[in-house]
Amino acid sequence: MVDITDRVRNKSLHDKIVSAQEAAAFFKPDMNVACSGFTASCYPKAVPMALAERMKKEPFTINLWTGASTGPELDNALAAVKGIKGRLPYQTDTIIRQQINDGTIDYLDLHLSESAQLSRCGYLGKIDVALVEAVAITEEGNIIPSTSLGNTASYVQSADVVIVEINNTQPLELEGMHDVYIPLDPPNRVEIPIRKADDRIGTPFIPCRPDKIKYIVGCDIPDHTRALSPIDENSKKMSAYTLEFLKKEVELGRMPKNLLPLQSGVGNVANAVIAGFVDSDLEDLTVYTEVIQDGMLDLIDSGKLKFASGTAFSPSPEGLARFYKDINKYKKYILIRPEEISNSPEVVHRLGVVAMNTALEVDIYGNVNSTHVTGTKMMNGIGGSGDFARNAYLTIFYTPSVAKNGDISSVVPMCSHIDHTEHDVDIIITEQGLADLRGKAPRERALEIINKCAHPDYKPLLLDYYNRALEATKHAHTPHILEEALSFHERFLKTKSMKK
Ligand code: 0RQ
Repeated sequence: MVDITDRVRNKSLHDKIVSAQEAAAFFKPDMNVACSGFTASCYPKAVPMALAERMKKEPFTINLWTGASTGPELDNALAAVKGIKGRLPYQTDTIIRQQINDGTIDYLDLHLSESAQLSRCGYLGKIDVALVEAVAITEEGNIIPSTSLGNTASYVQSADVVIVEINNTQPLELEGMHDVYIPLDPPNRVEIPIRKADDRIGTPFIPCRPDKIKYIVGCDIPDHTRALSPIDENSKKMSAYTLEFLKKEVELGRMPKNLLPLQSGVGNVANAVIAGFVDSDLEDLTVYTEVIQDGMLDLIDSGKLKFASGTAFSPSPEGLARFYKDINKYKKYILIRPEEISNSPEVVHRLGVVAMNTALEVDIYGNVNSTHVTGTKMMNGIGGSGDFARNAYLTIFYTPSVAKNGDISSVVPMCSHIDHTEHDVDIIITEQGLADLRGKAPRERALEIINKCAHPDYKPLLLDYYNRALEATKHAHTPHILEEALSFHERFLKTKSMKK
């Protein structure tokens, strides 16, 4: 067994240290299991893998709640043995995605800022067990988390039974990087007192009574973080448009010279945009975001970033090694908060965040689909994109203008599913250009989006649709030909095959 006794500072808890198999024996069918973890950071590993082994011999399912997506030792291991019935609030795993779309898993795709409150208020049922990764347990029984906070603090507060996995690959220096604050629920809620990205308002640990801790398990499996793909040409173009646009906003006096706190989503484009900031002449930047990735370390190293607040540290394997090597330096610049706080509509609005997220498709009026491929198949989930998009000072969405090697236009007449409405979207950026939708009525937005963002192969089709819709509706507020709007892809593919 992995030796973790030094990390369990409350000696009376030492007799609760058991093997992963012993802890896995505690789980029963249909339990609501609320885990730590946000991206492949700070998720339990040893117990879920032991549970998956048990489920292979003795099939049953549980409902899995987390902060967001997690790593393969949790999501993938349990889904591979068909051990998950319900899943919330976000995921990115291939097997889980497949099982959501074939009816095996019931998925609750929730705004991340709301998921802790929903669990505390009992709408989702009672938490049977909170299973959380930690770097240590204090003398008082409090839990020191590792590389993310997600919903862990609320899950521990609501659960009667807590199982802690102490991961000895996670450095003890992580202690002090967290700021745990759980808002009171209505009618007793008060304002969240954050006025700057670096304001500390809570405790550096997750409060927990020692008697709630049922088992403690040692783990020596590191966070299974994902490699970043190299930055492609399209993403570089989108990054350049962003910087040019933000510089103009500064010149126009709409933002201070060091901009406003930045939020960036996950993935290729987000990574490229942040990399663009590293090469820019911008200084004293701040970040109020969900996920802190490699690009933020680059910004710290280049002296451009004053502070980054997020709920998870989610680097590539190289980024993680770099972070661990210089942890005492990076610690001064990074704070990890519960996702209810990192994504809080109240705080995002107060700070005036610049929100930069990715879309699957956008429509000519500025509605955005971030989740459903062709309107029915779930990709990942809304994640934090809605928390930021609705409440930010400036909301930017990115998408390459085409998908599937050009067979699908990402600019369409009407989104096949809508996550972010035209009322929340300020700017759309593709590799073709930037559409500024602010202050524009729907008919003006349509021309701005088609002309600036659509791929040249699809622009004539979109203009043709728009002009016929104008005529058919006699210049209605939002012109559409409903029977045609959603069959755009089908019609184009037919046109394409007819041309062959
Ligand atoms: O399919 O995987 O089969 O190749 O969709 O597309 O271009 O790789 O995009 O990885 O950046 O993800 C919106 C999903 C983009 C992500 C989304 C197909 C495409 C590919 C993925 P393949 P890319 P990315 C904070 C913010 C919601 C949550 C969020 C996301 C696959 O950014 O989950 O923003 N966002 N959180 O081929 C059909 C189209 C398509 C399409 C792309 N128009 N039609 N298929 N694809 N466009 C972070 C958190 O909340 C944790």
